[in-house]
Amino acid sequence: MTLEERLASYVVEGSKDGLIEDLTEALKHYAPLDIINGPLMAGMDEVGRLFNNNELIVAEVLQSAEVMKASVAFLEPYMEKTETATKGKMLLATVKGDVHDIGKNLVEIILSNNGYEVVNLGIKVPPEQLIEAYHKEKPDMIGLSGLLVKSAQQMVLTAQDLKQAGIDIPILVGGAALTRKFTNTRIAPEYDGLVLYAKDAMNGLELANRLMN
Ligand code: B1M
Repeated sequence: MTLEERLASYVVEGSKDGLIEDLTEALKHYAPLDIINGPLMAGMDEVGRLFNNNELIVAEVLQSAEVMKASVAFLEPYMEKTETATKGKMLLATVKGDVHDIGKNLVEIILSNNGYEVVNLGIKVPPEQLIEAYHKEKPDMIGLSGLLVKSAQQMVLTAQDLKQAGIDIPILVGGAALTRKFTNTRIAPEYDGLVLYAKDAMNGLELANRLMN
């Protein structure tokens, strides 16, 4: 197996044996984020495919998630950091009913490495908690992540509740449950502020930069 294939297979197999050695080797050839977006994401996509075909059970997918999280934690110190003053503050959450947090946590890492203060509220975050945190933290933007089809609908409800609470700061949304079309036609009309869709964490950073400039 090539190095890239081995990296994907750690995620698919949910195994950490040899992982750190191979990640260390990969760092000689690739930037940390390219390792995540390349072979590790390819492994996760395969896990999703196998799970969909009932060839993996939830417990096995959890092990794969653990490998992905361990890889991201190992690679994080090698990611580029800007030493600028705070560019802005983001409240970040996976929406109510959804436990998927790997993508959200990647957004936190990328943004905080690039000058943003990120208040990560965690998973299954109901609108009430976001509204309370908004008043406490006074963020410049809100980031919402969701991977389940029902989470896309939950984002519409969240946008409605934020609007009702008089909040109109930009919302950045992302996660496999969403598309730009859904964002524009279903979420944006329910909110008074800007709603921007990010296809991945780097795109999230680009959009945040555009908002703050
Ligand atoms: Co679940 N799961 N899962 N799962 N899981 C999916 C999402 C699924 C597509 C798998 C499948 O069937 N093929 C499917 C959803 C089906 C649907 O709704 N249409 C699914 C299901 C069904 C479920 C359960 C219901 C299973 C069950 O219990 N029967 C259950 C849901 C529980 C719940 O949420 N209430 C469940 C549970 C789990 C685990 C706990 C086992 C585990 C999550 C562990 C964790 O996150 N701590 C898990 C996993 C790992 C997956 C897959 C395999 C991988 C997700 C992942 O971490 N990807 C996933 C299949 C897949 O996506 N291929 C699947 C890697 C991560 C980096 O990508 O989060 O997409 P992602 O983030 C990307 C972009 O989306 C974007 O940036 C990142 C890249 O840079 N992004 C943002 C994300 N958030 C962003 C926010 C932004 C900007 C960009 O700004 C704010």
